[in-house]
Amino acid sequence: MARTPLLMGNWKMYKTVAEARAFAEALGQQSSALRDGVEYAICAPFTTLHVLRVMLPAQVKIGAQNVYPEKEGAYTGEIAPVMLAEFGTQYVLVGHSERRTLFGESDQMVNHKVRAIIENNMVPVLCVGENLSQKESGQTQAIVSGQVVQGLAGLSASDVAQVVIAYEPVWAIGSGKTATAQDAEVVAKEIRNLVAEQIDASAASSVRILYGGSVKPNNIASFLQQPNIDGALVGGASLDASSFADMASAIG
Ligand code: G2H
Repeated sequence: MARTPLLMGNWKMYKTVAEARAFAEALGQQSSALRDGVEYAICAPFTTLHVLRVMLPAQVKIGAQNVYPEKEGAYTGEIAPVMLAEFGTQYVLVGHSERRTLFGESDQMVNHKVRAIIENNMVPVLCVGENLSQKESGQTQAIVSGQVVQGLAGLSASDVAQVVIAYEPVWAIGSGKTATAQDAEVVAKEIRNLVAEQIDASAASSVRILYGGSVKPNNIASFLQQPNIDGALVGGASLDASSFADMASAIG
């Protein structure tokens, strides 16, 4: 089945409102790089989501980088799914390696967030990936499979079909090192096969799988050419509007 390619930025903890506004204006001036038939999104700090929704070119959707999976309550400092959905957030990152490592986010919490995001009609972007020692000891498939199965636990096949899974080898994040497109394709194919075996063949053919980890304008096309890779989750190279437009052009 044809899956819509997705170019998604992850700004992490970068950009003030003023800087986000400047990005949106600059990308607006380069919007001819944005193509029909491709989806674009920026996952930005909470404080910049409003200005981005108002000012980004209409083809570029907004995403959040985190959420707390309760409806409301005494959770000081947290943001509920309904608060994100209310003003047009379409995607929410879940289980990024920085959250798993720095903030102790467990697979159980990741699953709780995935289900809460779906219940609020947004799309979870489930991030999975092995670290360097796991890669070197041959555990990539076991680690990634475990994160996928636990992250998607309890979802219906139709829900899984809407999910985005981002394969981001931890050793490639912000390091300048990338997996080869061929190696990333091997893991993406394993993820798709796993979804088919454990959940549903139709969901497996619909679920979108992104590659992330030091993606740049000069390497993005090689990943998108792989049959099981449907897009990219891009950190550093998504912070500059010209770089974002160059990546859009490279895959367009
Ligand atoms: C991985 C990626 C975005 P970068 O964290 O999620 O960041 O492209 O900077 O490696």
